[in-house]
Amino acid sequence: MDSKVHANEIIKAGSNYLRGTLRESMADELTGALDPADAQLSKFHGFYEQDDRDLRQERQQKLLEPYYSFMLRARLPGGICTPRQWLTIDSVARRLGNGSIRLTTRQTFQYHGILKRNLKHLIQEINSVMIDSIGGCGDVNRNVLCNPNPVQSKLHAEVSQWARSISEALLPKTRAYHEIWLDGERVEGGDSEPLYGETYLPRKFKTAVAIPPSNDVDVYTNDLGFVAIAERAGLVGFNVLAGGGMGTTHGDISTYPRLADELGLIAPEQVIAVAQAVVAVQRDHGNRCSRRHARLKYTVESMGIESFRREVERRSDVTFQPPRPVSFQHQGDRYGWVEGGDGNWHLTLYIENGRVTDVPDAQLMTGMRKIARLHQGDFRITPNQNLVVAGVPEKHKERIEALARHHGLLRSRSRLRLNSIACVALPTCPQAMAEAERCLPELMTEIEQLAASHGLPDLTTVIRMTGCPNGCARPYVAEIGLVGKGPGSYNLMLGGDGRGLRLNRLYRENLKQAGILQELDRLFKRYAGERLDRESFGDFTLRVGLLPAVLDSREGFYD
Ligand code: SRM
Ligand code: SF4
Repeated sequence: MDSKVHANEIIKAGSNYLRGTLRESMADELTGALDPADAQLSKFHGFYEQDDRDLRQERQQKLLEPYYSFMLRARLPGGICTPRQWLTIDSVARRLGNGSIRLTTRQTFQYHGILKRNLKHLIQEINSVMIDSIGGCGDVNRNVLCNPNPVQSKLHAEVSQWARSISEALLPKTRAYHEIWLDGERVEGGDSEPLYGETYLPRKFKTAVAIPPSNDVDVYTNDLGFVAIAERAGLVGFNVLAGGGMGTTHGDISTYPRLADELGLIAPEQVIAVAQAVVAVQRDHGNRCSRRHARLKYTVESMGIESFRREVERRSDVTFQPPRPVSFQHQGDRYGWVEGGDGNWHLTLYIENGRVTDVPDAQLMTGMRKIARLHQGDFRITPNQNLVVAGVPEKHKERIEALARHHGLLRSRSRLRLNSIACVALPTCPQAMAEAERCLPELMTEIEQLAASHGLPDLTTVIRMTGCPNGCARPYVAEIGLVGKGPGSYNLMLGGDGRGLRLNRLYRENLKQAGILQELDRLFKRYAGERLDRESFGDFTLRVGLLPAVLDSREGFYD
């Protein structure tokens, strides 16, 4: 492994707490891009430089610079926003973005296609309604996931509050964001990062809080996880998990997806101390030479879980108790209306692959705008790219449902489709090797037809597709994972358990769409004929020996 410190570490160290020369880069009108070092720092401010990959070749031939624009990701702990905030998010997308809002797998939203000249204005507009993008990306703690429905019960409300507190406690403290984007006062020499230090973390860091029996946050795939433990009297504590992650690199078996290990049970009031201690251990022990091996999962592997646990205990002054047994029953979202503990109603809408936009047969953006004008509760983005209209009084239910139906937000969909997710991939993602968001809808139609042809119209199998092995749609905990390998081709992964508790494994490599359908045709046929009562597709693939279960992440089965 490379022992020279990674170039990004030098950029961070010399950035004066993330300022770099971002102001100068932004002022340079000769290019739509940023200085390369600033392009790294910009991530901590919540945005990425991108170029339209559909136009790359054409512009290259015309000797033009790539068509640069920016993707901005907001910070939205627990995915919550008010109707007023939504109306601003919507208006900004239409005026300063590419006309769509992209809900993400980490409960927030992204804008794509922002031109350099519009970026500062956009950041100011979202901040005017109290939404920022600090730590949306970069080597810090990211948006903290939590079940999107705090008002479902008292427990949900309490746990959601802890998720917000964790988010606040792990937020970078530099004033650079305020200075550069919000024209805040300059802090001369007074800036510091008590938790992160001047080089921040070696890599991105992700935290999720789960409320069993729902594993909608895929808690085991996060660097740091908290699983709420409740008794009759309410919340008694959290099982703490550490060392989950999805990203891997094709052809490099030293990289792998990993499920988090259990550290133990803690009381609610110990949450912040433990979260900060885990971050501090990663800060001091994480790999700063190879970014491929810098996530917490590799730190846990290299330290060993016992010594990692001891180090977290020492730094937090908390002793872990044995973890409580928990039972997760499903991953993904539950759709339609549910009544909350306070008598209000919550409507979960399926947003295909998270893209809120207006197309001829579905005016999702317009529909959401109309709902936001009427709605008095709030909105919750889910960890699966969907949207909850939360806190609807009985008297508004009918009108909101009518608006949702009229604008294509509430269509009848197969369970298979409702359980599917695709990452963004082309044309904006620089890492994409294959399509995902743009091709899954049509592929799903074919898969639905296949399932129906085998008498399986109600199949609930979790299908997730990504354009590369980074794992942004968490494909390695899907029952069927499709991971981009090259243009039009995918690795087919099988064996997840539909609850996010088991990694899947490579079944077939480099399949084109026809090959995927051919394989699924064969598999659905067998499943229809040989499955046990209530046996899920993922469990079936293991039981009949199509492939062995994954017992150790490091065995190198992803490529
Ligand atoms: Fe991701 C990088 C999109 C969730 C693992 N991810 C990217 C970038 C920024 C590409 C890049 O490096 O320039 C993608 C921007 C595409 C675009 O045009 O918008 C991108 N990731 C996304 C989103 C929008 C996918 C989506 O369709 O919803 C999700 C935004 C989440 C958010 O709001 O913060 C998103 N990314 C995830 C997840 C899922 C999760 O966090 O629950 C993962 C797997 C979990 C994990 O981190 O291990 C994930 N993204 C990655 C990785 C691999 C990290 C690794 O450890 O190897 C990269 C590449 C990297 O960091 O170098 C990446
Ligand atoms: Fe891009 Fe790969 Fe993430 Fe998809 S999985 S958004 S292709 S980085």
